[in-house]
Amino acid sequence: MKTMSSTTKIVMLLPLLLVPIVLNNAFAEEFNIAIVKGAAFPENIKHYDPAYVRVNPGATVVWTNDDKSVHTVTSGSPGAKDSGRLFDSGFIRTGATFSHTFDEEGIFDYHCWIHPWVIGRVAVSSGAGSIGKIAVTEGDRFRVELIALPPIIEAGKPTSFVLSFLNPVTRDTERNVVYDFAVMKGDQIIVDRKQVNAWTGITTEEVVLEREHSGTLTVQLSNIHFATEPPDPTKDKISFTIDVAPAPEPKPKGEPLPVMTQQTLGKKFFIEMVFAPTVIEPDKSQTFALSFFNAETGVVERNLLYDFTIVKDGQVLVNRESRSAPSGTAVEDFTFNEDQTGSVTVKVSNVRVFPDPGRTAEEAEFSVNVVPEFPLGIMLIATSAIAAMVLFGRFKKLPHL
Ligand SMILES: [Cu+2]
Repeated sequence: MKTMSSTTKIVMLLPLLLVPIVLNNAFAEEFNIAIVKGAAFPENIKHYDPAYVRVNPGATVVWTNDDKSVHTVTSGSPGAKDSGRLFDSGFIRTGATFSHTFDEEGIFDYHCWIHPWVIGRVAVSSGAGSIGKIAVTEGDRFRVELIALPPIIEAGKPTSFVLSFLNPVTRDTERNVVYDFAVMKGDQIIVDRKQVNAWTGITTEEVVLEREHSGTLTVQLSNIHFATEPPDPTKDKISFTIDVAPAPEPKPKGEPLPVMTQQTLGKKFFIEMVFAPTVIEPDKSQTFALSFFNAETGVVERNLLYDFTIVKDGQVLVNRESRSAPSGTAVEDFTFNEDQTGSVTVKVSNVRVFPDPGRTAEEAEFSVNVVPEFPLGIMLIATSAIAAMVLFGRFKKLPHL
């Protein structure tokens, strides 16, 4: 039997590989929400049914008006500034529908513009990470759904825990639910909120977890009851385990360049000097970057001339006269030799505006340190000294003979 080449195999497999993608598109999620009969009346038990849905990104939600009255499906909360910005159905007549596709993750509240007590929420989440945990309370009376947004909980960043209290049988949202909310790390209570009222059956708990809270945490809901009932801490409680990613370490900013600032003796200018590399060593080209500012205005001073001198122990290592700084900045390079290590003075003097030929009192001095290169001799001495000390220590411990 002739064996197929690998290319042939891939070509033959290709349609099979494409099937899931096509299926995924063909069966894009669709959720139906009814605007129920009697929704126009605030006392109606339900308005939207379900009032809360969680969908994957890309899902389409379809609202159908089953009521005799005209309604709208308007994004945002009633009266909010951004109300209707994301979507607004306009008037939906009896039997008519409106649909919206939710592409981005997030919590989307909506309402009826005509009847502002008619409110609903769509939670869009991919289901990844810590998102979407569902459990039934110990008393079996509530099905609680917890969604963390963003789905990856990161210390130092605000996290929204969206809680939905549902009837475990009908899956409808339960109204007027009261609960205690706590976030714990082991026995340590990080967040403790008592008697929170979820009158729509959906609430959001905003939490910012600190860096030291990263790891495995417990979100605990306890004392869940209807507002009409007396609280009973023993009755309905539930715990969710969440993982909190550590806050990213602040990015190392790199070695900050040492900036030295001096006002000139004549007080007309400020001179700022930055040097690179930050450790000045002999036999390496050293850059001194100079910036000149007007001492009164703080603005960069242009068209300057200056003299540049480096002095060590009264000895002039370099003297450059009438250097120009047309843009108000200038760079001076110099390489120290091995005999020039230690403290040296960088002097910028006779600063004046071009083409002034006269001498000025505008000068400033910067003291910098030239570090000797790897001092082999010193290292040898130090090493022998340490060795001697170690040996001495040992001898001291020897018993006297
Ligand atoms: Cu309405």
